[in-house]
Formats: sequence, structure tokens, C-alpha cells
Amino acid sequence: MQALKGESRLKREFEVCGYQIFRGYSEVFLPVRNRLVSLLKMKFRDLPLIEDEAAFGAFMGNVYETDKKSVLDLYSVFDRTPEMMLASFHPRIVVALRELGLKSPIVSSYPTWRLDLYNNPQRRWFPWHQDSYHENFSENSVTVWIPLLNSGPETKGKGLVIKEGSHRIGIAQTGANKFEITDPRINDFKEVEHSLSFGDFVVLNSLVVHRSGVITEKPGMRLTLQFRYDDLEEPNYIAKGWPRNFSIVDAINHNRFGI
Ligand SMILES: O=C(O)CCC(=O)C(=O)O
Ligand SMILES: [Fe+2]
Repeated sequence: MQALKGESRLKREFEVCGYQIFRGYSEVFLPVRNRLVSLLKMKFRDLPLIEDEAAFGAFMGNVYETDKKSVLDLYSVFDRTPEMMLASFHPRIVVALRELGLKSPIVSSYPTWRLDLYNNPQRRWFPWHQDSYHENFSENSVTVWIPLLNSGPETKGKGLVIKEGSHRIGIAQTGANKFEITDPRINDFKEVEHSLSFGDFVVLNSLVVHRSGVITEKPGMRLTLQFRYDDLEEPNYIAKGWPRNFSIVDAINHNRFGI
């Protein structure tokens, strides 16, 4: 009975705020983080320990300036590792998604990751947007945002900034690039930037408005995963013609590293 009560509280909060935070999942994400470190070590000798966040951030900032191509190569390879795939359907993640109302989760685009650094160009940062831009097949589609290092306003790597409750406005008006929100209604919603440790993650309703926390200070670095899901059993998804292939829109012209 106790568990059922807890589940419905999480779902209620999710419905009100448009997002929910889960904590204590490092066992799920440790294999992914270890794989990333081993790939980085294969590519870049003298890689500092990931636990030494300042040295690691400074090192990756330097790599970004001197060897962007290698970082880009790594982007696609890491996406396709077994650890990424396994984490995206780890039983504990599926349980969390079910608690929020996704009956039969399916990955709606490939699991992927971001490396954000203090010396990235301005256009690298995502402005206020809704993830329904990428896809919106089932009404209850979500994005899971996972920091592989501690993140939040008090860290140099910053975090994810969310307009709490903004999913209730539905699809927001956007500007010329169809991604950046220009809708003045979003001004009515409180801006929150939560502190998340490694092992925590946030599930976002695909309509909740959010943006990148901009990193300004050396050696700030944010290392995150993004998993996106639809629900095969959601009635509107079926009405849209499932099973059928849908195309996924990558934000900002596949220009994932701002070069
Ligand atoms: O991590 C970020 O800076 C923003 C990521 C984001 O909003 C997304 O991938 O949809
Ligand atoms: Fe997003």
C-alpha cells in the first residue's frame, strides 16, 4: 500500500510541475560513465581522473580547442555502445517511467549524450524550448536528462533550467528557427535549476519549457545523457498510425557540438 501511495505522489507532482526528479541510480549509470572514460582514454592520453572535476574539465576544454574532430567522432561511437543501450532500458528506469504513466516505453530517438564546456560558442546552448520539437508521437512522451557529474547552479558546469508547470500551455509559439520559444506566456512560470548528483536524473514532459544552463567559468564542464521515450500503449500514439516509422528531428541542423 505504501509503495502505491508513493507512486501516485510522484505522478501527481509530475503532472503539476511537468518534471520529476529521481535520485540514487548510480548503479544504472556507472557502466555508462566507465565506458565513456575508457573511450576517452583510448583517444586522449594523460586523461585526468573523472573524479577530479576541475582537472577533467580543463583537459576537455583544451581538447575541444585542439582536437574537435576526435570529440565529434566519439559522439557517434558512444551513442552506440552497449552500456548506453542497456541503461536506456534498465529495469529500474522502466519502473520509473511506468510510475509516471508510460505503460509500454519505447525509445523514440537514439539514446545520446552531451559534453558542454566553458569555451563552447554561444550557439551551443539550447535556448528556451520544448522537446516536442524533436518528436511528439505519444501524448505522454518524455525526455530523461542524466548528469554523469554533479550539476546545478552552484557548480561551474551549471544544470538544466526548467519553467515549472509550463507544459500546461501546450505547444508554445516559436520564432524563425521553430525551436527557440518566443511565446510570452512562458514568462508567467517560475524558473528552477535543481542540483543533481551523479546517480540522479530528471524526467521531463515533452512540453515543459527548459533551456541549457550556460557555462561561463573555466573549467566548467557538464557531461549528460539524454534518453527520449514514447509510450506504445498511449491511445493517441495508436491513433497516429502505430506501428509506423516516424522521423526524428535533431535540434539545430545536426550541429551537435557547435562548430
Ligand atoms: O543539456 C542541455 O544543456 C539541454 C539539453 C536539452 O534540452 C535536450 O537535449 O533536449
Ligand atoms: Fe530539451
